[in-house]
Amino acid sequence: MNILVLTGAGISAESGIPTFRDANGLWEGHAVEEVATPQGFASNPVLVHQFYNERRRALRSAEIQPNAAHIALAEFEQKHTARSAGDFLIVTQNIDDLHFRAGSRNVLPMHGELFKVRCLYSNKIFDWKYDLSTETLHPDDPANEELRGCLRPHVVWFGEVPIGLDRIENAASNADVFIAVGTSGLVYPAAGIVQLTKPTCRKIEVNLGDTPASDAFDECRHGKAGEILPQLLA
Ligand code: BJW
Repeated sequence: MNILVLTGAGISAESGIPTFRDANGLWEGHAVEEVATPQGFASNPVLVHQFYNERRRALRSAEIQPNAAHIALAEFEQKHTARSAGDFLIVTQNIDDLHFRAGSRNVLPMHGELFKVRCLYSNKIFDWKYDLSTETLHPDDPANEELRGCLRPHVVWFGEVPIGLDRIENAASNADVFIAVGTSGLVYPAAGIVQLTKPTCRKIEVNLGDTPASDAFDECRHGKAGEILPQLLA
């Protein structure tokens, strides 16, 4: 049985990472086009770096740890793989590393990763845990002043193409079970993945309540991911 899981900000809410569109969401105080578009970065890189530096610092802090939902997925993957029971893939829209830290192996971060940065010129990707600024030197060529400030967060902003779309489409069309966890169903193409599954695929949505995508699912389980997933995957 092939299983595809799509996760969104809601799965990390119980770990203390704010969601985007709920009350007190991450955009609070920032218009989305200021901090999550290439145009916003071009016009005010200092603000965008500050926005991601704050989130990077929070993710490094000891308070933020994988919760019961991340752990349930990692444990389920281990059992599924040990039984050679089919494919298991987590496609996450989250840029945190909590699925990896929980022990999940097959994870595709379609909107990038907070602990990675990318060179604007070469597109080379670097692991990066600390603050980034318009003064940061290129790790490969720190003496080259022309490359000062050439790094950007390795994340997918509005108008940019998400990562791994071919693999996602393939996994969706082969899935026997599709579970969407903690995502508002507002941002595409992630919100359209459910439509790529075959008619026989069992489609389950896990969320605090209904979303605009709920009608496309066979079952909607309402409640916290950290409570529902351990039961669902037991
Ligand atoms: C819980 C819970 C608990 C809380 N337990 N649940 C018009 C129509 C259609 C599309 C477009 C359009 N105009 C523009 C577009 C395209 C655009 C788009 O979708 N815009 C919409 C806003 C309309 N999309 C893009 O631009 C994408 N690229 C693109 O389309 O490229 C073109 C292309 C595609 C395909 C092929 C070829 C070309 C890129 C989108 C990039 C999104 N980037 C961000 C920022 C990433 C970096 C960062 O983190 O800073 O990704 S935006 C933000 O939204 C972030 C998230 O991953 C994403 C989704 O949010 P998510 O995860 O759903 O969070 P929330 O807060 O919205 O919802 C949380 C949910 O959890 C809620 O439902 C709660 O109820 C629930 N919850 N606690 C369970 N404990």
